[in-house]
Amino acid sequence: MTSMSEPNKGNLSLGEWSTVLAEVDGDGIAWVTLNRPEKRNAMNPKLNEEMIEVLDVIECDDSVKVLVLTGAGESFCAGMDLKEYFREIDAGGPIARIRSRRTSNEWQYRRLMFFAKPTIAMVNGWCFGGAFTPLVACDLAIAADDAIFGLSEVNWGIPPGSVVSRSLAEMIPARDAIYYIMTGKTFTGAQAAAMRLVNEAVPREELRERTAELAKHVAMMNRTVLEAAKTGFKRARSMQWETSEEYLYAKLDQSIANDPEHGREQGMSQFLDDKTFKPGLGAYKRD
Ligand code: ACO
Ligand code: V55
Repeated sequence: MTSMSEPNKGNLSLGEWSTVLAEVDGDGIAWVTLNRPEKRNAMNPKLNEEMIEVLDVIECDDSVKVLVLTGAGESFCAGMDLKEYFREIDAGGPIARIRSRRTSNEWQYRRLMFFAKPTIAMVNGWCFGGAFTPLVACDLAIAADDAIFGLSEVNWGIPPGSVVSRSLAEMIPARDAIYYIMTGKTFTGAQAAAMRLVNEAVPREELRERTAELAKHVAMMNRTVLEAAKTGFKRARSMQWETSEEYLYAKLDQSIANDPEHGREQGMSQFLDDKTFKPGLGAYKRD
């Protein structure tokens, strides 16, 4: 059996980075592994810089249909690197801090939240503090049921910064969010699933297989439609109803106009004319 951090066999490297492994497998799944296992994949400035590049390459690479974000070894991500991101950047003064924060936020939510392809967080272990931002930014999430999560900021003397609390507010009930933000207590993958921070929690030994199964499902779907669907949902959440109606119709019409495979026509024709499929029960057959 391959270990949790090892990508599937036969993968093609998408590039060379020192803090991130990015490989695409035969199903079009890009496995992006935060790769500082000796530091529990804490996010340092180098990793933040490299992740911007990695996301850029993956978004433009036509062979990639879906992105899975995970961590090497026993950790998903131990949050921001307390030494390199906080202590050492502080020593560089206020401009250095602004720039370092910008790089961090650029990939963790700006690019990831509205990534043009489906994204899945595979939480294989420790998930602390700043790691909640990319976790929530991913469209879907699956955790090992024994993974440990925590808003540990208060434990070491700061409130959660950046968009960590904003991310939690987007995903879980306020009662749970404030409890964990204020107490710094940990919770498990199973608890994360119960509060809907992740879609599901599975035994650790099934995590990769279950994630690959979900990734393959979305990888086989119409990518133009999925981009419009996810962006529509995420953007419309904060809109007034009337604006949202206009916007979602615009996304619908944009999707139809942009869809190179004319999915809507195929779907309708297979249901109404050929009677070869039922849209309620699965996807139309693609050529
Ligand atoms: N920043 C910097 N270094 C880290 C971080 C981090 N967030 N997390 C782990 N490391 C380093 C440790 O300092 C240690 O380095 P060393 O070997 O050079 O001494 C190495 O990773 C291994 O860490 P251990 O603590 O020995 O690993 P263990 O498996 O026993 O524990 C755990 C893992 C629970 C994740 C622990 O490392 C930990 O509590 N890390 C900090 C978690 C955290 O609070 N992160 C910050 C959240 S707040 C924010 O992100 C804004
Ligand atoms: C956090 C994360 C940050 C930051 C300050 O609480 C605090 C987490 C992603 O950047 O700049």
